[in-house]
Amino acid sequence: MQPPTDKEQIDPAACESCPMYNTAALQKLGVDTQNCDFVVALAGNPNTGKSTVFNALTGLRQHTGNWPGKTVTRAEGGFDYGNKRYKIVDLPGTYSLLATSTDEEVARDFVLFGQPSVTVVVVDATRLQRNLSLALQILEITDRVVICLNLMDEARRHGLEIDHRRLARDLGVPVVPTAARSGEGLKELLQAIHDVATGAAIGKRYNVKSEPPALKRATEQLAAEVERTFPGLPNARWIARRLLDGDERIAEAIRTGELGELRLLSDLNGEEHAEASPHA
Ligand SMILES: Nc1nc2c(ncn2[C@@H]2O[C@H](COP(=O)(O)OP(=O)(O)OP(=O)(O)O)[C@@H](O)[C@H]2O)c(=O)[nH]1
Ligand SMILES: [Mg+2]
Repeated sequence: MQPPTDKEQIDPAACESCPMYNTAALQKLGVDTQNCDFVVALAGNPNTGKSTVFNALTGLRQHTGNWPGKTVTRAEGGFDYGNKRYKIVDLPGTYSLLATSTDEEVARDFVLFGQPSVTVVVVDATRLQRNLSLALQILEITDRVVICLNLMDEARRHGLEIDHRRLARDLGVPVVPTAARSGEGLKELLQAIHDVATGAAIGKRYNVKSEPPALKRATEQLAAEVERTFPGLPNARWIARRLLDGDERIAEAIRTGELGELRLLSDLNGEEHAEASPHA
């Protein structure tokens, strides 16, 4: 861990008590949470422009390394916005969060256990349907999401029109159209990240609506059991479905009690949310 420079020095106690991300879990995931107010994750399918967004937001304030115990490379950087210090982590590109590959496991663990203040899902505007699958999976885990609707220049070139306001209404989280390579929309993206991080905009958790009745029943029964064991867990249904799917990592998080830590943080976030005005 690099000692902070004089310029970066801020009161570490302020960060330790900061409830907007899970410090212990993030440190296990290799993120130094000193000197930052908020932690942002950048998720998305491969080749959607995540690293382009990352580079545009962080400039030279970034470094690369490996994820702890993995050969997957990671990039972490920082930026300031609205008098707040942000740390941003570029996650590997994935099509799902089912943890069937190391990349998916890294991305899933970060979003679920790291509980970043904001997860930005970078989606390819020219392949919206395919990209929304991951966005919906992330929305089942957390409502602290901003959708970065990237490659809008390409979409325009193909004559595609996307009603991003309607998409934001349907998904319940901010959607910001961008063309990251030319910097278009990045100012608005920063503002949306800031709004979600500070609680000025509040998303809503997405729940799958069209599932077969037998699966729905089993999910509900198991979710009730999960909630009884870990009251107040924000994503019990998602956890239940992962258990039904035989997901070992989630089963282990139940055995070790790691899931209980998520509940603590979601309670704190709930208090933050209660004081803020709802997102339109
Ligand atoms: N036309 C256009 N190209 C873009 C835009 N954003 C990114 N690109 C290009 O798309 C390609 C992929 O961008 P990356 O930023 O590497 O994408 P990524 O999501 O980090 O890719 P992986 O890490 O491999 O998953 C690069 O050639 C970028 O220059 C955009 O808004 N418009
Ligand atoms: Mg990349």
